Amino acid sequence: MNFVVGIDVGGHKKGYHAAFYHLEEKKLLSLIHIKTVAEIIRQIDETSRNFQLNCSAIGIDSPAQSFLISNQNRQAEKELVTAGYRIIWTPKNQTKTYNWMEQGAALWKQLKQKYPHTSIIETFPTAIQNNLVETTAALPLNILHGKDKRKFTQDYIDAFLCALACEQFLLHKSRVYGLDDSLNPIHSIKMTVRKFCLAIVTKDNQILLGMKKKGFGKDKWNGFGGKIEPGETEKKAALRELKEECFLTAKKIEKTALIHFTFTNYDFTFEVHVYRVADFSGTPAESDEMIPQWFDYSAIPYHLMWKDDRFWLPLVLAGKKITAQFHFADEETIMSYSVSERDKL
Ligand code: 8OG
Repeated sequence: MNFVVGIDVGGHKKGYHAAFYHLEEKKLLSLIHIKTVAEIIRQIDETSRNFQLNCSAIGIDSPAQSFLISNQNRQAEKELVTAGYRIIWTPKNQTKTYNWMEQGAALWKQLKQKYPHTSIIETFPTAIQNNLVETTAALPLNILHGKDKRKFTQDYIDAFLCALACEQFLLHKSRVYGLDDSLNPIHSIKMTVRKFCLAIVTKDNQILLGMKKKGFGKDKWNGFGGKIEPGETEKKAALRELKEECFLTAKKIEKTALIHFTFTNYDFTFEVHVYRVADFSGTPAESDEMIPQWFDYSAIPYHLMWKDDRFWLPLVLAGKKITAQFHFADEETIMSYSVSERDKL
């Protein structure tokens, strides 16, 4: 029987928060706030002894190795940024080392030495959070017992998310960022990604939208797009869909957004690669899928479009590059979202 440990690193003042999770019983054994690595090690050993369990993986939130890389480009973090996550600890030309980075690195080193046969992985609670679509787990509310505990609820949750990443890692199901990195990859919870493209055609302050006649998003105005076929590049897919759905050939096409959508009732992420087409040949015409129509920028029918479009489309029309994430409870209800401008995509 096995358990895993998820550890959130908070800095010298805050210390560590750790979640001990029983793999077979899928149950949290304990959530603790600890100040020193020696104490973490004592807790791991005690849990092994008291419950007769083997510690099979430890997941540490990713500052663990950031300390080592101030002036290097780390593939895992680049991939996370591309996927729309904000990596606050490695801004451009970072020279500063935060004490929680040092603390994470020290934790990493000492655990490696102490448990050479245990898998130790880096993980990223924010990425996990976005992939937790139908995961539920009981959070023992006795963590709130005592002074200051409520203040740290977020840290306990992060620690628990790190433990869930360990579980997925052991099942070979983790989502991996930066697999070919010279430094560690970052493991998160896997969610199947389905890739789509979307072409936004514009001309003289007008946008060409299509009324979708069937399938996902039926009766909504949208740009032209669809699934990216296996082996097809995102751009080729956008060119193909534009041609198939409204008979236009793009002459100028540029990537303008990368958007991730999750839905409570689907266990996969929609990854939508959005292209702006500012020059084209041909005349838009109705196809099996779409009825095209031009709209002035000032008269875009947002109320008849996907609910998220009003949050990102104006930025795209203003010439910005963006990444965004939206979580929907159902096709009409946005639960949470974030939109960020980018220098490049
Ligand atoms: O193959 P199909 O036509 O079903 O592909 C779905 C299209 O819809 C594809 O171009 C991606 C696009 N799409 C979503 N979600 C959203 C959304 O929330 N807003 C917009 N504008 N387009 C979306 O799948």
